[in-house]
Amino acid sequence: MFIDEVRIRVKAGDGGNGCLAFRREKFVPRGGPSGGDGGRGGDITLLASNHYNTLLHFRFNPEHSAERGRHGEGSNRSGREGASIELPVPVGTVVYDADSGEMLHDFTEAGDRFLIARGGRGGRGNQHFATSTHQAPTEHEPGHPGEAKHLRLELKLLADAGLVGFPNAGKSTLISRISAAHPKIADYPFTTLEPNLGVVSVDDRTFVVADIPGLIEGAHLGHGLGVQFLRHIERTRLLVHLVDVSESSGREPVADFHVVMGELAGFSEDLLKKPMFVVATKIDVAQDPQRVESLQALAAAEGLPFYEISSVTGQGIEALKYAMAEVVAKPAE
Ligand SMILES: Nc1nc2c(ncn2[C@@H]2O[C@H](COP(=O)(O)OP(=O)(O)OP(=O)(O)O)[C@@H](O)[C@H]2O)c(=O)[nH]1
Ligand SMILES: [Mg+2]
Repeated sequence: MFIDEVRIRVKAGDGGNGCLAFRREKFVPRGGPSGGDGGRGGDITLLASNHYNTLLHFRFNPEHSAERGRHGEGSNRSGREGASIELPVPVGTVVYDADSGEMLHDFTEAGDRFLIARGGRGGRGNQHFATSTHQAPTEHEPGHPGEAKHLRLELKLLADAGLVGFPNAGKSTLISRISAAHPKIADYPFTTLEPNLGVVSVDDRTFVVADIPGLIEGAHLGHGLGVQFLRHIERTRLLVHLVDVSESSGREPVADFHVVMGELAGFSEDLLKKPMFVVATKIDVAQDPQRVESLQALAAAEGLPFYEISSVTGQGIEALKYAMAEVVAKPAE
């Protein structure tokens, strides 16, 4: 469930054909064979890069081919080599042959390179086929085909940003709004029982968001679903703290904020050191501006950025998404 997966097709360049030609020059009767060799086709290499954190860039672009070699020419001229290409993948990507299921490579470090499809050799021109008894050879080879493969790339996702808050605060609704994730959403607490991850793309950047089960007072003592899921956001670079400011919660937003902060601290003080956004949710149904203002004042006092959103009307969603991207996103292509 935490796995990003894409299927792609790679095709290395074919080799160029060898040439059939004879030397024709004034005063050189019956010049020998002079067909040059075809150029090698380009290779396709996968390269592990720290600048990518998802496989999203392949989703819209699943076919990759390298250039073919040029054909050989007369006067013993070899064809030019086809250009090779390098495809970046995030560190942590595992590559499988999609047809056989065989694991081909596991990228564990940035800068790691793996030749995945070798370009075809160029065919030999007829210059190579001459012997003492066979001086006018017409043999010449076609280029060899470049390797073609269907690949399955798999990446275990690590979240860049984590959504925290009370049950029912609107965490799952927000992730369904900003990513392709489809978590269960319902008007009762503890709808989310397992974390959900979603990949968010903003312009040409992407990041991964984790939606985890809600926290209640005493969660670090095991109340509600407990704090065990917080380990999923321990390595994130941003916490987005959602606070329901509508009346339907039946609680005070400021008090909710403190409860959740207390539970985070109960799990690990390190969580509180992470950058945090305070997000007032369900602003479309918030009747009492006082509830929003007091939360905003608290955020200001704590020095935390403050946003108001409605996942129903879409208000504030884009602004929040861009602000999150500023903190955690990496380029997608
Ligand atoms: N009016 C309004 N309702 C919302 C908004 N966001 C979420 N809701 C509703 O609030 C309820 C709870 O939403 P969820 O996204 O399931 O809440 P959650 O924080 O994931 O809850 P748990 O998984 O139980 O922790 C659902 O009925 C949603 O439709 C919003 O912006 N406006
Ligand atoms: Mg949920």
